[in-house]
Amino acid sequence: MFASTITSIIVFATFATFPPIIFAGSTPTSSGEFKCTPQKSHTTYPNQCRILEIFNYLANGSDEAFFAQVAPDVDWTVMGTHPLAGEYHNRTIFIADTLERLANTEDPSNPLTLSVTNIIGGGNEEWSVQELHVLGSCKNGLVFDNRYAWATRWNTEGVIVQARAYLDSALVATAITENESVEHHYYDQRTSLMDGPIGLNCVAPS
Ligand SMILES: *[C@@H]1O[C@H](CO)[C@@H](O)[C@H](O)[C@H]1NC(C)=O
Ligand SMILES: *[C@@H]1O[C@H](CO)[C@@H](O)[C@H](O)[C@H]1NC(C)=O
Ligand SMILES: CC(=O)N[C@H]1CO[C@H](CO)[C@@H](O)[C@@H]1O
Repeated sequence: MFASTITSIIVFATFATFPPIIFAGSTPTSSGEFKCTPQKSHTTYPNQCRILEIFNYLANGSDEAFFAQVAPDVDWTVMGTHPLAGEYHNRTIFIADTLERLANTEDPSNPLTLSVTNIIGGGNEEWSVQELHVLGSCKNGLVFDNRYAWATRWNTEGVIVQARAYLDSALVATAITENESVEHHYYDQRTSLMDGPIGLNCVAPS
């Protein structure tokens, strides 16, 4: 009884402290930050100001608010040739296998930040493209300065139902290969899995 209470506290503390959030808050005024032009008329899909608001949740540590706008059975493909690449069909698994795996390689004293540099489309277009800048350091000091382009398909409720994420594969592969703890757990439930340099060393979360 006593021991199990201690265990619960330790488990809770572990999850509550790392990774606390996927991206640490970035300075909203940093140069290159996207500014949307407000649109007054109603659009079928989220307009650029709404898309910016949704992505700013991810940028400022409000992960739950961001992922509330992603369908639980989202079809999310991470493009490229690196250990995180593949097609995911489940929001929980996508988060654990890509964003949290990467966050696990970061140096907590210089965590990864995300900022939105451009948004293309949206409004009456079903698809939009978000150009993102992710910056921070990995545990071994590797500067993680990556540019992402996420092509997203929205439904009429303003929820992302499909995405194709393009990024610098070589940098992601280096970050994972050089910094991932062998004890870091994630799922392995992708289709069209692309083997990375460290192969399929997946362990189901306990
Ligand atoms: C994060 O961004 C959202 C959307 O722009 C905003 O509503 C929210 O207040 C921000 N939260 C923090 C903690 O900055
Ligand atoms: C996603 O995977 C998690 C973990 O296996 C599971 O609990 C959840 O029900 C799945 N969600 C969907 C929409 O399939
Ligand atoms: C080169 C380097 O510092 N690698 C580290 C990356 O992170 C793992 C997990 O914390 C360490 O074991 C490595 O030493």
